[in-house]
Amino acid sequence: MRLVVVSNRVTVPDRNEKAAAGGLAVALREALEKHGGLWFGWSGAVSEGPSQEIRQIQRGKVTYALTDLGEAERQSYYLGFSNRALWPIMHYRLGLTEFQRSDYMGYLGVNRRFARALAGLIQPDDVIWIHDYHLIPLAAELRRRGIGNRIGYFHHIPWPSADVLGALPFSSTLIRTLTSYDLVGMQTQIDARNLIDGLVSLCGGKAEGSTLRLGGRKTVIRAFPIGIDVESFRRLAAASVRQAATPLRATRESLGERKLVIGVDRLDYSKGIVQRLEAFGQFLRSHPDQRSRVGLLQIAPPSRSDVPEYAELDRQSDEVAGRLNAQLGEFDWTPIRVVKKAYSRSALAGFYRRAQVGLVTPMRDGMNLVAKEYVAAQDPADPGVLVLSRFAGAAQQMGEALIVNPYDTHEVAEAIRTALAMPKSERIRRFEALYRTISATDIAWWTNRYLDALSAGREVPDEPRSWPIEISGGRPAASGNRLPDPKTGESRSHAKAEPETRAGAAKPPLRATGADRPGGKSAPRTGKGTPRLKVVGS
Ligand code: ADQ
Repeated sequence: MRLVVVSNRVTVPDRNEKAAAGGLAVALREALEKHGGLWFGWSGAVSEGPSQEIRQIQRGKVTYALTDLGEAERQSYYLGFSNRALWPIMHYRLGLTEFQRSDYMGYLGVNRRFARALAGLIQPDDVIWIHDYHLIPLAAELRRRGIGNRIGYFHHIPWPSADVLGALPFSSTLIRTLTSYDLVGMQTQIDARNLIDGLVSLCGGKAEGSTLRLGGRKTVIRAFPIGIDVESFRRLAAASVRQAATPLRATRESLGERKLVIGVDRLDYSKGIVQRLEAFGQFLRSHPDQRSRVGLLQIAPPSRSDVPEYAELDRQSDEVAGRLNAQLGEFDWTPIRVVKKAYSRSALAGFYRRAQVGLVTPMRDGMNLVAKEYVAAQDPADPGVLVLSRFAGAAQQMGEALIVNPYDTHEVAEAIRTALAMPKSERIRRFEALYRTISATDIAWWTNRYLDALSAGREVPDEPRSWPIEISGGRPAASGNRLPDPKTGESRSHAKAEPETRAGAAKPPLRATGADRPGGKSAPRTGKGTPRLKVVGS
């Protein structure tokens, strides 16, 4: 089997590039290396007119096939329909959704052009994995050209309920094209359920569990929550403490004994950055004793600056931070620092580790990898506390964080206070549970689980809501299910590890499930046992 990955943007790695730490691109590259494969998509370059040319670049066992977008295509397909219509509506922001019929036509046109180019590169035993909302109709276009291969789609962002999505013109035509896929992966079970309901109510499909039948086709729609490379991120964070000239050290010096609350996001209205700044201001107003003792570092590099809503957000975040600093700051203390730069993975890991509170409060988010990175970076002997929006997909897995409603400024402000005052024993207890979850569902687990389901059409078990230690086939699982040793920071198997857990054997979890989840209801166990884990590239 050869793997073909398709995504809107493709970045070809430098020949001499050292292995970057984790991330989706690295996991996909590893999967492509393992199976041998092709990665197709937009080069990032823009030409005057639409380009028919496909450039192929070989790196090891992976071929990168790149095409440029014409300026009109970039405007309609990328900035227009993808980022001003689909992105806001998928994030439940009807008020920001800008639909233009010509953008939709441009979107369909680019998907058609991609399908035409890709169809010529497909071999009979290829398995095709298409990523994200820019490319929803791609499988339908490939089928039209006679491609009968197995094709999967993964949707990285939320999927709203049918009555929200139904407001988008052509939504039923568009979502119906998803039935050309064999497997549709969503971040959470809520998203998967919303899509199934939409295909039933807007398109007349018939659902049976996770299987949707429509127009003679059968599509499986399931949750595949994405993870991070926990082990390499943990190592980066631990190393950043030891290195001499790092941003972490400089931060330490500039903060002194002060505590640090951190936010890290692309500058995007879905991330709730302005609301978060306001909540931090509220926290300082409600708890004047905390002034001068703690600062918020918000790292937010601008993205999609060509889209007016993003330019407005950039202005608004500066304005709010400036106002709060002027109202609450002292001559020797600036409460909020907003930094609009991208940092290296290693610098980010160091910032996370230095911060007593990770403030991850999107208004909506497919998953939110920052929540997982923050936990992976913590010192196991003295971990910080994650404050997490209930509207991030990550909240479905990370119930031991302090779960908040980002629309409720006072609630977020009080969660910051609770996090800063939390006793060490409780911080460790929460950290260990969170670390166990993110390790057991890391990026290797995600890739393997998805590709298993796609390539063989095999049933994959639901993921349990809390993670027992597990061993797959007598081998330790992924980096996973291992807690870092509080003294050395090295991964170690948990003391209570069971020697073997067989799929279907439904072992009791080591930690109580929902009962001790802050702000969470008792989470039901699936009763289907635990999935086996494999490691990509192991
Ligand atoms: P994003 O919306 O980009 O991804 P997220 O999951 O938080 O959101 O990932 C952002 C990544 O960018 C993280 O790895 C983070 O470390 C990095 N990053 C952010 N700011 C940075 C900075 N200043 N410097 C360097 N790196 C920075 C979409 C969906 C998410 C989903 C992911 C993956 O919107 O919901 O989790 O895809 O499926």
